[in-house]
Amino acid sequence: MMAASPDDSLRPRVGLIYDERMCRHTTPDGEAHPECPERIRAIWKKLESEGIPRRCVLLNARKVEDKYLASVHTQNHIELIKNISSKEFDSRRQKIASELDSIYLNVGSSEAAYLAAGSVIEASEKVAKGDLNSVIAIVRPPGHHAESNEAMGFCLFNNVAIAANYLLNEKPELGIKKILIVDWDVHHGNGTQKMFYKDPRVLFFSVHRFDFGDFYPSGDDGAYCMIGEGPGAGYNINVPWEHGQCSDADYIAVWDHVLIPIAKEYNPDIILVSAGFDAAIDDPLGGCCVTPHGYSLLLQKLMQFAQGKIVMVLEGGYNLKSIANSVLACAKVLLQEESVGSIQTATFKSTWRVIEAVRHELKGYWPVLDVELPQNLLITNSRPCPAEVTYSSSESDVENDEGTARTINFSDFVEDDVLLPLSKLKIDEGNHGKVIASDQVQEEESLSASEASHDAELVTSNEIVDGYITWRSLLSKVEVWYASFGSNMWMPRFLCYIEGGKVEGMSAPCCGSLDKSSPKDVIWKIVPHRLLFGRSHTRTWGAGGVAFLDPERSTSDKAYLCMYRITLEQFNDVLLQENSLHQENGIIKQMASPLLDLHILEYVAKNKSLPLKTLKDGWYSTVLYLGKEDDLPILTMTCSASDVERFKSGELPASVPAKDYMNTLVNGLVEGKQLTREEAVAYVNGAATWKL
Ligand code: Q9C
Ligand code: ZN
Repeated sequence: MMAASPDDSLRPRVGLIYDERMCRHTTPDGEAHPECPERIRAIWKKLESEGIPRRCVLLNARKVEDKYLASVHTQNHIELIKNISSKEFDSRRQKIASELDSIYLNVGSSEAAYLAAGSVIEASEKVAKGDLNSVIAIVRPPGHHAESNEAMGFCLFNNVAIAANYLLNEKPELGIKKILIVDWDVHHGNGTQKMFYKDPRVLFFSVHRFDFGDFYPSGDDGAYCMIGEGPGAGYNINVPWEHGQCSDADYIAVWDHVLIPIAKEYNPDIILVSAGFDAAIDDPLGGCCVTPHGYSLLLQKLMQFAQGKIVMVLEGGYNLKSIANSVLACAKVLLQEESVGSIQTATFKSTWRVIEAVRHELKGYWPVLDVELPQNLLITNSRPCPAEVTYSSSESDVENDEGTARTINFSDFVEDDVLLPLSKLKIDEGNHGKVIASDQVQEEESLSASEASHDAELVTSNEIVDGYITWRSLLSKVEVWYASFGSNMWMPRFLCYIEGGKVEGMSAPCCGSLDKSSPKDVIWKIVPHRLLFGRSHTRTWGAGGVAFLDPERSTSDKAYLCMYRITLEQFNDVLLQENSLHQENGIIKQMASPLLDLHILEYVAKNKSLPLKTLKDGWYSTVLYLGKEDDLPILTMTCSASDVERFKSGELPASVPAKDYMNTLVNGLVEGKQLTREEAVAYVNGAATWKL
């Protein structure tokens, strides 16, 4: 009965632009050059072989009109690029090119440059209008180095800057007032930076290899202190790598700790990505090693903004296979097709240094950056050395501070297929101790891609585990039972912590988990612990007590638990929300490091109960381990042991839950088929009026 394919209406509308005429910009003498026509042909061929074009909307390339170039480039420059391919320039063309920095010109250059810029305008307009969700513009020559009066770095017109200006100045009716430009080309986007340096309507973000000013385009323009000027101050963000070999983990760390928090605050109307793929693994110029999956994650993280309005514009990228695979991975993200892969879990120490420097430089403009990057989670006095714990690297000479080296077997918690990705992580001495997945060991040539013989310090596995970059991906592979005994016994209430939102009676919506997938299983269990109701008021439900579980076992008591099988990542998000620590000044906070990671899980399992120092101001600051089910640990959270004592002594008020709160408890018990409505009310009231 359904018309056509029902999926088509749900599928995002993704545009593609490609035009063979942009291949006619070549070196005049046929000399080899990295910025060659095969680049866009290779990308297009790859997309075709994967059936991408027929899942997309194909747009026609078009030539930019001079009047749209004029807001970015000087009349001089426009005339030069327009005429450079004409006959009368035949004799002078070579000389002009040779006087420019990293530029070649031929009879096809003018048309290609006009098509590249016009196509990006076309793409941006379609997305801004809402005709399409996103567009990939497979264009050349690239643009981000081109300055107002200067072609350089293989770039003739600054395609992205031209399109941004077009939206802001020529099409106000489209309502685009704030544009985020994300430049992940391995080179600094000097041209784009200059064009919007004083303009707060464009937030320009560039992450690039800098090498302290030695990497192309050398100089200080790409330094992190270049933050914009006048009204544009704070709206220019540079993340300058100190050296090559940066990988997925480094980029993800920058996204998580710089770009994403700022983008949340900036709230752009559209995102233009200056998507060079020369930071890709095996690129001959970049010397970095971002994987296609890495790029897909970077893009994925941008899709939460601007209602997913993204225009991805090709800049650099010179390994044909790498750029084709990377664009393909990005196309799948925009089409919202599943992507699989794992990232190399290692950041450079220098990456954190750069991130700290950038945050420090910009925190006056972006208050969200004005907090310390949470380092390690503080638990008790002793913390096992993660290098030994996580990676069980046989003969690690890493010293444990406490001299209490321990071997921990994750299979206690994790099933084999889940464990696999973890066990594959090992320290590869030959690669400067960088931690890599053993099935993804880089090939020799990719290592030699870095011409740099720098003494890059790499983060030891110790910091890798504590580092934010890896915790979500690691903990998303570990399952636990979250045992709820309060309002979360009612599934719709619990789902607020996963999916976000609120149920009746709640004063405010939850933000949910970053991983919104439903629990894999739900089961009930009765445990010999006392349920009690303390406090006299909750933010969520108003006046009335709130459920806690006495960590002490007592065979005369029983508490009903509704257990949800979720990932440890999700459990962390629940823990944060239960303790109302997910918001600060109305801004949803990212968790830089997990509240409860694998080491702490191991510790909790051993000690049964653990107060988390990081949660000491929350009501549910103590994590309890209640044994195992299906070989997975059962975890819950409750108040501190001292609070329990104070409830028992009467020092702290115990009180009956509010009506709405009572209803959720009863609904949970009834819908979970544990008790009848009357029994449930009696059970809760009994617990609420319990006296020692
Ligand atoms: N010593 C883009 O990726 N390298 N442009 C010149 C001179 C130029 C890169 C080296 C690299 C330009 C768009
Ligand atoms: Zn580049």
